[in-house]
This record gives sequence, C-alpha cells and structure tokens, in this order.
Amino acid sequence: MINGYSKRWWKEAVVYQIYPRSFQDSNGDGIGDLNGITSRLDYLKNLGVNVIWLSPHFDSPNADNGYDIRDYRKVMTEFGTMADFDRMLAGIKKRHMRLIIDLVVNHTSDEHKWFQESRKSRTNPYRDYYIWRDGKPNPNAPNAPGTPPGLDPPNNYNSFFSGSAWQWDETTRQFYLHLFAVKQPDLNWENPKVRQEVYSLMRFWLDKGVDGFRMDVIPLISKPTGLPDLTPGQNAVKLWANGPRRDEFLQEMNREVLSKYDDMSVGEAIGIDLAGTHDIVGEERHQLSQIFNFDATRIGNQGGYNYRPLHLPELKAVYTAHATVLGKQDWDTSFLSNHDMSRVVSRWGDTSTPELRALSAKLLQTMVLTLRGTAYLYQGDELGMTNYPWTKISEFNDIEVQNRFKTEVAQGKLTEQQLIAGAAAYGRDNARTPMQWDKSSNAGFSKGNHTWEPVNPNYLEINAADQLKDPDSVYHYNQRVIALRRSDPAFIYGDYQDLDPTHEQVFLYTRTLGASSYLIVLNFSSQPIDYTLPPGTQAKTLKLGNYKDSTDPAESTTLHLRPREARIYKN
Ligand code: ISL
Ligand code: CA
Repeated sequence: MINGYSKRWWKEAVVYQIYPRSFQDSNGDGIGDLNGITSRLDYLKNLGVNVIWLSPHFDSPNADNGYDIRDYRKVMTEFGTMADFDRMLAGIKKRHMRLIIDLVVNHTSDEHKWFQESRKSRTNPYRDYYIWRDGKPNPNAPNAPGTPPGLDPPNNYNSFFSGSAWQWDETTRQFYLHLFAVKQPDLNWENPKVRQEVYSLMRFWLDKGVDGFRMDVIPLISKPTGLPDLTPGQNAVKLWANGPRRDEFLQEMNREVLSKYDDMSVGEAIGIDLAGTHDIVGEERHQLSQIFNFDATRIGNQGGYNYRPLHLPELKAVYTAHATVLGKQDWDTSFLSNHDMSRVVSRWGDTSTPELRALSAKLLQTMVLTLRGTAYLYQGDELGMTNYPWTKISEFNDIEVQNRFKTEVAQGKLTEQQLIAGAAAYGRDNARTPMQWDKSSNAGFSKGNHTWEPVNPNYLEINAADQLKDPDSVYHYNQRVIALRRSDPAFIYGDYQDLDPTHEQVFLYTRTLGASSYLIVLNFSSQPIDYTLPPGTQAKTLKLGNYKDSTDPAESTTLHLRPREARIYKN
C-alpha cells in the first residue's frame, strides 16, 4: 500500500493511444498499419510511455473506422495479418512496454456472422444475439425510407449518430436496435451465449499476451427493462449507462476472465457521473480497473459541436470534485484527448503563433502528466499537432459529420456552413489526420500518392524528425515530464490540492506524498502575469518548465509568469 492505495502497474503507467489508421503506413496504400506501428516502437520507447492502447485493429467494413467489428479474431486486412500483430506485440514486450487493445462489444458490425445469421429468420439460433422488436402500429406514421407505412419504431430512442436508433429489416419485418450507426447493431447481453462469446474472444487476445482492454461504451451493455420511451427531458445517455444488469455483467466478466490475468481494463464510461464511478472501479466491486470520465473534456458543451470558451475555474472544480468524491479504492484517469475529440492544443491552447502553440502544448501536457490517475496521451499530442483547416463537407470522413449533414442540414436545423465550422473546430476527424513524422511527402506517414485522411499542411512546421533534433521541442519536453512523473510516486499515489480555485488564468496545485511535494504552476493565459503565491505556499526548486530560463529566484513569493508558462517546483 502507498498512501492508502494498493500498488498496481497500471496505476503507474503512461499510456499512449494509437489510432492505427493514421499512425504509420508501411506499404503505400495510404492507410496506417501494424507493420507501420512496429517500425515506430523505438520512437515510443524513447518518449517514455510504457503502455500502448491500440484503437480497433479487427476485421471491419469500417463504417465507423473499426468500431464496427466483423470478426473479433481476425486482423483488419488493411492493417496486416495476425503474424504482423504477433510481431508487433513481441516488439512491444521486448522493449518492456505493454499493450491494451480495444474491446468493442456493445455492438458488432452488421456484417458480423452473428448478425448475418440473426437477421435471416425469427427462429435462427442467433436471433437473440441482437435486440429485435416489432414496430408500433400508427396509422399516421410518416412513410420514412426503409420503414413500412403504418409502423413507428419500437420506441423513441435516437442514435448517437443522428436519426432513430431502430432500423427496419424487411426480411423478418422487425426493427433492430443500434445506438450508434445503422451498421452497428447492439448485442443482446441478456443472452448468456452472447456473454460467453465475448469472454471467449477476450481470452483469445489475453492468451496471446495482450495486457488488457479499453472497453468501448461499456456502460451501455445492459439495456433498460422493457425499453420504454424516453420521457421529455430525460437524459438518454445517463439512462442507457445505468442499465439494471450492468454491474452484474461486469462482475461476471471479471470473475470469468479479467481476474485470471494480470491485466488492466479502462472503460469508456459515457453517461457515468462521479458519484456513479465507485460502482464500476471500486476495488471491492471486482469490475474494471479505471474509467474515462468526460466531465473535464466536455466542459462548456452546449450540444453538438457548440462549446463555450474554457473557463478555468470550472476545470479546476472538476479535478477537485474527482479528488474529493473518489476514494482510495477508486482509481482515476487523466487525459485531454482521444480519437473522438478535436486536437487539445487547438481546443484549449493558443495556436496564433508557433511559439504560443508550442508553449501551450507543453503546458497542457504538463497538466495531464501531473494530475491524479493513470495518464493518457493521444498520438501526435507529444508533437503539439493541431486541428486541420477543413473547408468542405466532402473532406470529412467521420460518419458523425456525414450523418449530421444528411439529417440536421437536410432538415434545416443547421446550415452547411455552420456544420463545417462546428466540425472543423470540434469534429473527430481532427484527431485522425496522419501522424506528422517528417518533411517528406505525406509527412512521412505514407509513400503512396493518396492518404485516407488529408495530411495537415502544417507538417513542415510540426513534425517528429525536426522535434527529435531540437532539445526544446514539444516532444523532448513531453519526454522530460514523463520521466519526472515516472521518477517519483508522488505523481502517482500523492494527494492533490488546488491552492487557488477561483483564479481565472493561473492553475496552482500540489501533489504530495510524505516528504515529497511538488507545486505545479500553469498560466493558461497568453498574457504575462505577476502572480503572488497564496500565503504559506512555497516555490523552492524549479524542476522543470516550458521556458528555457527561469526569471524568478528560488523561493520567490511573486512569480513573473510569461504567456502560457508552466512550471513544476519541488518543495
Ligand atoms: O464521439 C462522440 C461525440 O463526438 C461520442 O458521442 C462517442 O460516440 C462516444 O463517446 C462513444 O465513442 C466510442 O464508441 C463509438 C465510436 O464511434 C467512438 O470512436 C468510440 O470511441 C461507437 O463504437
Ligand atoms: Ca498501409
């Protein structure tokens, strides 16, 4: 035990998320692949991360870039073969790193064998692998495409990707549930055979040597009893995330699979609030190791792609709530981005000049790497990669954008220009443009003449090769903060305290474990600030900062903070 926490390898990890499609193409088809990843393992080792989370690498028709799985035991053809996977895994182990993979089992692809069978007849042995219901008779029902006249969907659920969550299937004249795309039918976890199939595919990958899973939308697996209509104003995601058998299913999964391995599991816990977190991650609950809670990253969201600008005290309040509500049994996560978000430096940093962009990228990474919980970096954030300058709907690949175009723009709820502006600022494609490796064509991502997603033209300014040569680069700064974090358990098991919760520009907090205490100072504004430390606060030894030189003598009580300055003091 350390400071009341049990010691676990996954609490001490710095995890790096790879979106394989966009990481490194090895054969010139414009799509990243597993051999590409293998060729970059030294780069990751050198950065200092020690766990890789691989977004889905399974056989898939790619309606949602691999989050629609056709065969859980096969590698996506574009990504390579099982032999390539085994070689990649061996390379990861050889470098003393670990691998977690994406477990997407709330739904499959409609091209999965189970669904192909399920839709054949109402008596097919696989029928109950999915959620089929009769339509609701309504003589006035609109004659919507794909829906027979006179029938409404079984209830009023909407899909995350626009439109009804029910799809009419003419063969058996019933609707199936899809909380995401039409091509992502939801599995029926009430069926014990479905659960055993999932446990068996988990064992398949664990037995190969993977170290655990990131679990896609895992709280949604238990559906509300009887699937009644949502009532006006009811929060759908919250309802779906708190189904009656969720914990029972996760405990069964833990008992039958996870508890037999030294693994980690991190749930993508959409719809779970802080108060509900213990139920899933509490150690005595025997479910998951940790979850992603999106309270911080969703601050200011006003629906769709609409966000208010970040108000720093709101962010501080989220982290204080985490430190207060979660107990020593409940492990946390620290992250600011993933493949579903815009680039963090474009979102919360200042990209108006190259200097401010690099400084703010460093500042944000300082925060991620010094907050409580297992730290997660998303590919490219170590370079300070930015959003792409999108101008046309046709440039976006994401099904979320394309469906919004087909529904909301078609219905006149949004103009095309509004959708483009929103998706350009906050859309998921921003995170999915190719990694910027060097100054060669396609930023070194691919030798082909076409890439599946456009390369950001700023690769001449922002790329790994240049940053590896420059000791002051965002990359090397990340390397130093990662090393510092991994050098002292205070960053892992230490207490957290916000010393100035209301200041609107400066974030000031400590991480303390016994005699080891760090003071983190972050100037979130692009203005210089003379900041007087609260009484009793010390800033003794500067360990690390995102400016080359320090202007303030040791133990100053007023700090002359420069634009977007980040400092870590050891007290
Ligand atoms: O990305 C979102 C909004 O822009 C979220 O609503 C997202 O759909 C949600 O967090 C679930 O995400 C996960 O499951 C989806 C997949 O598209 C995402 O990439 C994945 O992270 C369906 O599998
Ligand atoms: Ca390729």
